[in-house]
Amino acid sequence: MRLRISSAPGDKLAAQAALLAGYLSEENHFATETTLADGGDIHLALTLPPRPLAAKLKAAGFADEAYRLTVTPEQILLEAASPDGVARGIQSLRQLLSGQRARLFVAGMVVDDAPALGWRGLHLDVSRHFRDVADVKRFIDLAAYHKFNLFHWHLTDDQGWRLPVEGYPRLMEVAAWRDATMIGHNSTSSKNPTDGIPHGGAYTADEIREVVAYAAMRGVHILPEVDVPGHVQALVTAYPEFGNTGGRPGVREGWGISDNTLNLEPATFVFLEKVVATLADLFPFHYLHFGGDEAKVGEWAASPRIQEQKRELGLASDHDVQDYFTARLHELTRARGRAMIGWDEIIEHGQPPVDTAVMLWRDSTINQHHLDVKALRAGNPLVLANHSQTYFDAYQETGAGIDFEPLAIGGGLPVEKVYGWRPLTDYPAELREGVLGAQAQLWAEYIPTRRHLDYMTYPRACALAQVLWTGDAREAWDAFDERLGGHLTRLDRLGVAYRPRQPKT
Ligand code: TNX
Repeated sequence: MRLRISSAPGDKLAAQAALLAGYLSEENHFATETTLADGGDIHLALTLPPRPLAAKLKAAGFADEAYRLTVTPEQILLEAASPDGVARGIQSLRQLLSGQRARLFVAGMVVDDAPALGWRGLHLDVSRHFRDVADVKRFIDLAAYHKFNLFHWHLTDDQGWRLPVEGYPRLMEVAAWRDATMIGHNSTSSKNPTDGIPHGGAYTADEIREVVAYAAMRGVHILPEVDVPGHVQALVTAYPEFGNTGGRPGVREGWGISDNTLNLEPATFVFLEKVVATLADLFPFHYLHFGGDEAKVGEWAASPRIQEQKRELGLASDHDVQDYFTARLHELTRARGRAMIGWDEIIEHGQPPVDTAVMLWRDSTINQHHLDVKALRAGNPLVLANHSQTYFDAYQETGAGIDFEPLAIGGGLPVEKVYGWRPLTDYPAELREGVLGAQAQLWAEYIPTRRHLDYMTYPRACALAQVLWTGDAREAWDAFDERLGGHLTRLDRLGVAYRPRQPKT
């Protein structure tokens, strides 16, 4: 017998019915047919009244994601106010059906569900270690499985450039490849050998479009990042004319922060305009990310040309050079009908325009200056990427337990700590609406393989998903932990190489 999945008319709904059919076929070995006529065994419909959404989320293109799942003997009815709500309900159903074969069983129930936070993201750094399209799609599908709605694609950095830009072929020929990769931890770098193995890769424009469509089908926005004016060693190796020294530094083989920054020459801004145009063409999401993190001022301070341009432009300090980049990128993105987002450095010394969003990461170091509150008070939308709670490149253990873990950047962020986060409690109620949401970061210096990426991401992403979806009303850790055991069985079925739970002592 074939299962009938019906959907009310609408291109997106029909495609979502096909997506669900695909899951049922792959994961449950169940034959289905999809139809636009009413009355399928599973029916998808946009019949819920939309709930009002915070203005800043709406402006960013987020939709009401509430859904209702009604299971009766006759039918499984999935209702939502938007296709994004349908996308979340599909994943709930996929989880409910996990492991079932031949006969499908879902208990009678009504689920009324909606997220606490709007922006629920997972970030992936594909510069330090390249991940191919299949790996990226899998990362996105697993994110969607946990009801994340945003994938932050960190496309460029010192160690490799992964985005094609028309007219700049050396990005693909030179900046996308490094000759070797450092072995071991960066903190011992002066002694570290390299592996002698070339590493790199890049996406084609068509591949990027394919990934964007894949994510859109799952109700996942993609935020692309091109990191400037620092983190540009790979770029400057391909195009030394964008740098300050005229030299070719070589695509970086080790980790840590490079001295390389962009210069202020017209050709550099012609290039950046082309980058903005490329991103705006490939990615529909409202925000485009232009990094801004860890731009060292040393090269600017040492460059007579930059000092001369500073005088011409009326820039007082070398930090103002960074703010000048922010201002120019703001203009370029706005000219394409988009808005800029950057790491919290963009608001440290200056005040970016109010439509520019800030991604807070230095919560436990520089944030004694309250960059988050500064952003919120000024009306800049804020996304939380707190180092202490969301940097999934950290060890999942603390103390001596680290010795039993694969090499990571530092420690430690156990899953319990992720689960214990209360992202909004630090902010006075009147500022909370300015917080779009939060996301976890998978910086990949020490994450060389797909398996290792699974290990670092899960189960911490399960815990963060719960924090962001359920909010402060969520159950206590012990109750979650118990259910997590069952959920990990689902991840086993999907072949996810998550970090196994440690026996309770
Ligand atoms: C800081 S977070 C960086 C990244 C590194 C990360 C490692 C940020 C905006 N910059 O370049 O990969 O630390 O944890």
